[in-house]
Amino acid sequence: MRVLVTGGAGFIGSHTVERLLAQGYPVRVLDDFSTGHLDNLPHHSRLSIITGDIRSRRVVEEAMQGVTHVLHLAAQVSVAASVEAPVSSASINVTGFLNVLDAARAQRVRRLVYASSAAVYGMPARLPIDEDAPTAPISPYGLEKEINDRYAALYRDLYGLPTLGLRYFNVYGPRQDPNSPYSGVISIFCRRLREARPLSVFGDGLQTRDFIYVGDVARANAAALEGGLTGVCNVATGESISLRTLIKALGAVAGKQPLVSYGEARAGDIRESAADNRRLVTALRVSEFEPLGRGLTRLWASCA
Ligand code: UD2
Repeated sequence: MRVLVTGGAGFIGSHTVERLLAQGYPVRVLDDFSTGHLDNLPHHSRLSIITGDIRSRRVVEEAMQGVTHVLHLAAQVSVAASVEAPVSSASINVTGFLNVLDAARAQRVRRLVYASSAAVYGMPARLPIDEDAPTAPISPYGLEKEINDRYAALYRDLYGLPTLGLRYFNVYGPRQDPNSPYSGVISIFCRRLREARPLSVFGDGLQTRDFIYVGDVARANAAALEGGLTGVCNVATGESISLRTLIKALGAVAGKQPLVSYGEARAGDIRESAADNRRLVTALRVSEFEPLGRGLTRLWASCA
């Protein structure tokens, strides 16, 4: 396998690149460094890096030369930004995606794996959510990812390009940006606890999420590239916890009692999220997820 990872300098991308290199594969990264960082990537003889934007067909084609497998992670990742600026978000997440998908078809890439999202499900009608649950996104971001899933299915049917969309749930771990109010809640809480500031909980803290450690997501990405599964697949641990439980676990790891302030629930928030991850476990053979305490310990150590 010779792998192109778009968005390889980002949070999930850089952990995946490390994993692929450790498994012996040559890796090329395409990143525009709008949110990714060169520091996230190791110096390695089998790693090459191209700076460029997925909205340019020429850039994508050049990056794909000689590649057998593509892991497409480059995206506009903020739900809030997609609500603020839906056209610009779609230019990256729909048009950019289509550029990558179509270049993969034209260059006869063997397999394309890409980042879909739990956001495609919207407000779930029943829990846990499996991949056959109806999609009903409630943000432009969720709609963009749903469109990705549909295009990918069409390219499989029309052109025989094997594609797999990974529907990530709530990913956390080192290198996640804590700086926006819409960053992942764990990265925000970690930073605040380091700075001895109160953790601000939106709502009563009883909302639940399936938090998956980024190292497990990197394993899922590698398995997805290596395997033959096509379609879509949830990436989650199969266990959800409330924010209150999360805060207790974080306090235990940090060895201090977090100060917590409760405010209004966030508009558009889903109350409960729980994933059915059987496809990940059985078809991609990814299991034995990092326990929350261990994942938080690694994050805490990295968040100085
Ligand atoms: C996640 C994804 C998003 C999309 C969505 C689909 C992340 C960062 N976002 O959004 O991309 O896929 O799932 O459903 O993974 N909260 C607080 N205080 C804070 C920040 C957040 O209480 O300072 C709450 C927030 O209101 C929510 C929960 O924590 O109830 C999780 O928030 P999040 O932004 O980490 O993730 P989520 O599930 O809204």
